[in-house]
Amino acid sequence: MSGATTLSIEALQSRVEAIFAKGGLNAIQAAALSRVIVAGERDACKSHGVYRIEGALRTVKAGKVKPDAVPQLVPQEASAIVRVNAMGGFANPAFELGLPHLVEKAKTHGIAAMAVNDCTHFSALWPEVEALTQNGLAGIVMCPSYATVAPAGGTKPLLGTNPFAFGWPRPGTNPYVFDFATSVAARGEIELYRRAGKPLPEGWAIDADGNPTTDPEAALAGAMLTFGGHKGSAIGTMIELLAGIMIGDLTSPEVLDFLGTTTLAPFHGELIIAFSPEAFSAGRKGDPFARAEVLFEAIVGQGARLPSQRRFAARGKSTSEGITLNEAEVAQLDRLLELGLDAIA
Ligand code: NDP
Ligand code: PYC
Repeated sequence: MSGATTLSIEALQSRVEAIFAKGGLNAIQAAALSRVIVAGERDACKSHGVYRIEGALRTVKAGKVKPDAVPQLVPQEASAIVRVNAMGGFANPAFELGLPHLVEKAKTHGIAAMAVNDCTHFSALWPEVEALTQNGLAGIVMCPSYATVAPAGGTKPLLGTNPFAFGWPRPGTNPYVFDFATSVAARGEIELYRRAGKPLPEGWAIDADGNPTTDPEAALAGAMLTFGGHKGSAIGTMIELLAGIMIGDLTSPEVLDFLGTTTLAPFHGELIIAFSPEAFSAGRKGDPFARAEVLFEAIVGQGARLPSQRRFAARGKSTSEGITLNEAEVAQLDRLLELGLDAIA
């Protein structure tokens, strides 16, 4: 790759953190955001890697996220629910604040949930389910987004791309993790196709008149489609209900009304549910982790791959060889570091 630069994970972390500090974020926000963005690059998840920095800073500049927010734990000791108010900041530091409390409650009760409210959320969810698995817990994470996806059979954007992630701990090896948008693809993927000047695969989107399109511009102005037709549409709707309405936060159409644009990172809530496999299997035959391994071996034994296998392989490579950014990405990082919010149109 001509003009490419390779950085260690730590060097990229410092550079991204410095950019966010220059953009006015406090240390808690800057550190948590950098961790999740660098994790995206490290694991070859470009749709939620360094290209998201600009959108986060644009949201700061537009006054739609508080760069100096300090998340607060909302006391509710007697319940298996942990609630964290992000206080108008980004979701990631709020998740980090609530995680130990969620883990403790899940280990005590067998199941616990965390609601994060009043947050701006633009990141991938796998870092959060992985954090649960590192504590020996299985977990589900979900959140709305903004109205950009037509429900199956409809033609107008209503649901969000509503990501849904699951993790299962595997002692001694990487966890089983999947994490995907409930639209055919993440909106970030469409943006990357637009930037590369490439047509979208068929079946991803419709234009503003409801006709199928492979033009990324027309797709961004129209609506994305749900994965698996009515099935993705129903799961996306469930996410609006559980991670929007049930936790007393915004649904995807409400987010779009609030922001008035999809060029800023969305403001809403997030739901995280943690399960203790030991607690659920207690008194039943067999060790749940050993039984899970039999299942995974049977999947891989057919020649299929486990979700996140590609990502963990990319992580191994980045850890030993560093992360390579292309010339345009490096120039953009340099510009953001020099100019901070002044670099944002
Ligand atoms: P992908 O379609 O790229 O991947 C979905 C999952 O499927 C990954 O876990 C992936 O593992 C796995 N997978 C892919 N191919 C295979 C295969 N052949 N066999 C087995 N598993 C496979 O995800 P999306 O584009 O839908 O989403 C990308 C990211 O965008 C997610 O991290 C999501 O959280 C994020 N997102 C965030 C939103 C937000 O509002 N915050 C909104 C929408 C999306 P692997 O990575 O190893 O390929
Ligand atoms: O890629 O669909 C997406 C997305 C929306 C908000 C954050 N990521």
